[in-house]
This record gives sequence, C-alpha cells and structure tokens, in this order.
Amino acid sequence: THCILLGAPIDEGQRRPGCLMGPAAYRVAGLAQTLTALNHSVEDRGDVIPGPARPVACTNPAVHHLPEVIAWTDALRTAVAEALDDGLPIIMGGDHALALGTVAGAAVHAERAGRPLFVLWLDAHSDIHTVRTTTSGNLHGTPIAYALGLPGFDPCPPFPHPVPGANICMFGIRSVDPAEHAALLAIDITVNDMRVLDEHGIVAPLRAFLDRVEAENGMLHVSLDVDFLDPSIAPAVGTTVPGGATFREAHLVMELLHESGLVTSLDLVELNPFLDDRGRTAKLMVDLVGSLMGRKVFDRPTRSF
Ligand code: DIR
Ligand code: MN
Ligand code: MN
Ligand code: MN
Repeated sequence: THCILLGAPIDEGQRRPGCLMGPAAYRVAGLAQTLTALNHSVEDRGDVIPGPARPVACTNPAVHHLPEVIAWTDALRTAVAEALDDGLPIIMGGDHALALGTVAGAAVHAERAGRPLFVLWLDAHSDIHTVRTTTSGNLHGTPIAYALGLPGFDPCPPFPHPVPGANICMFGIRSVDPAEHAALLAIDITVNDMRVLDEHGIVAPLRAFLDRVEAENGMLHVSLDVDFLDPSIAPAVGTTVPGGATFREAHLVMELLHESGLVTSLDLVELNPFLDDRGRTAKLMVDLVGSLMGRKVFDRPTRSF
C-alpha cells in the first residue's frame, strides 16, 4: 500500500493546548519507519496549512475558534480527497475537529468513485454535537453530526455528500452528553458502547459492520481517537475516560481491519504529547497503525489450535 502521511496540527477544537504537537510526535515515534518495515511505501506530505480564518456569525456563544476550524476543514477536505487518488491517507492529528475536514474529503472522493462511504468511529465519545447543541463549545465534539449532514452547521461549508447513519459504526463509547443521546436515538447509527464490548467482545460486532462495508463495495474511513483506549495505557489525551479499550482489544480491532483489506483512510486524533509519559501513548498509536497495516506475531496460515 502507498501510505500518505498528512500532518494536521489543529489545536482549536478543544481547550487544552498540546495536540498541535501530535504530528511531530508521530514522526518521532517512527510512524513512517513502522510502515516501511511492513513493506509499504510512505510519502510524508508534511503538515497541511489552513487558509486564513475569516470571521463568521455564530449564534451559540459557547463555541470558540469556529473560523479557525472552518479553515482547517476546507484545507483538509481538499488534501484528503486528493491523497485518496494516490494512496491511503493517514492523518496525524491534531484534535478530533480535523475529522470535519477528513471525512468530508473522503466523502468527496467516494462520490467521485461512485462508492458509498462508511465510517468507523473508535472513541470514548460520540462526537455528534452540532455547532448549535454543543455546551462545551469544543468543536472536536461535532464531526459525526457534520458528516450526517445534520442542520446546525450554518456557518460551515455544507458537508459534500452526507453519510447515512446506517453507514456509521461507533466502538468504545462511554461518554455521551444529553443532546448527543437524543441525536443518537433519532438516527439509524450503530453504537457499540463499552457495554456491548463487555458482553459480546469486539470481534462479532466489528465483523458484522465490515461485512456490510464489503457487501456494498464501500470505502472505509477509520477515525481513531486516543481516548478510545483506556487511560491506563494511553494517558496522553485531554479527555480521559475510565473503562476504555484494552491493549489487546485495540490491537484486535486493527488486526481485523487489516484482514478485511477495507480501510481506505485513517485519522489519528487527540494525541496530546505534552501529557504523555515518555512517549508511550505516541508509540502505542504507532504500534496500532502497525497492526492495521499488517504487523502480526506470526505470519501463518489460519490453523493455530
Ligand atoms: C464532550 C467531549 N462530549 C464535548 N467530547 C470529546 O465537549 O462535546 N470528544 N472529548 O472526543
Ligand atoms: Mn487558539
Ligand atoms: Mn473524538
Ligand atoms: Mn473522544
């Protein structure tokens, strides 16, 4: 696979400074070297540069940095849609507000390719606020609602080709705000919260989703938020929530994704290197990408017991 690294040092979608160091941390942690060692070609296109932030009217006084986030959205939509022509874009964030642009870029490309777009959201949070409903004002909590084409994004460029709720699947969810709860109930979206994973494990629900992507010849955008992982293994994130995915659960997700061969683009979001413990979270994220791109303990045929 030709892997295209895109840095997205966006920090404005939340309030704790540090995510802008994410792309540098992934480079230091050896993301490119990890991919090269797995026999992939790697092209680091450097950091995406947003255009100027232009003032916009916004009726929700809690919202902050909307002009900056819109500038990032425009720049990332174009960069991801273009990168998809050439290979597998891996977007090194940056906070989760970058997904307003990356999912839009994937949607642009999918429409051109005449294929449906599916989204796998690996996160503690459902990120389904609109610019109107967010009470924190942190736009990293909004990309799912934007991708669905929900109303409430008036100041933003319209989402190019909205993703049907049925094409979105979430894993790891354990923190949902009241307005998000209402939105999730109103939409046909698959929410595999931590309770589902406790009860059924990760394999059956993930295979069910991947089977649908394959049956429809879909493109698959994966958005991996660091807080999907349990804070005990991934401390470098501003919004830790206890009870997250374990080390093996996370690797298993990636291994199943690799076997499916379906992933067409990937976000790595919310890493805050300032909060890390000797780079362990950055290294874990790089290792998860390794599993997603084919690293395994044994390269063996299926019979193992
Ligand atoms: C919360 C937190 N739902 C908000 N969202 C986060 O501010 O809207 N998403 N941290 O990753
Ligand atoms: Mn700022
Ligand atoms: Mn998120
Ligand atoms: Mn999150």
